[in-house]
Amino acid sequence: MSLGSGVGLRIGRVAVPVVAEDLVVVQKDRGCLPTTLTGHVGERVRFSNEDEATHNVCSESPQATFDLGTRKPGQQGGVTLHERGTIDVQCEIHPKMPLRIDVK
Ligand SMILES: [Cu+2]
Repeated sequence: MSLGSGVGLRIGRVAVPVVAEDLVVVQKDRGCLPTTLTGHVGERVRFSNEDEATHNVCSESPQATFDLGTRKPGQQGGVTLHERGTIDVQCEIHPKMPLRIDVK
């Protein structure tokens, strides 16, 4: 999926720094995998809709209020973790697929 993950790319004489991998949450069977996640400030969480249904990703938690909108099967979206604390992520379409992110 991602090219050169974990490997530094060398273009000419310039070494390109390796970017940290995103934390990945898969939406499948109307649920999130994993259902809880620990991340750190500055990391990015990528949401991958691998379900047959359209999903939404949003949070009203004070540490991170966002709405990534709806994503059809096969689409992705991401959010960067900016503050420590607990983020309760939801899908507005399917209320029973919560995700909790603990940001350290
Ligand atoms: Cu959903």
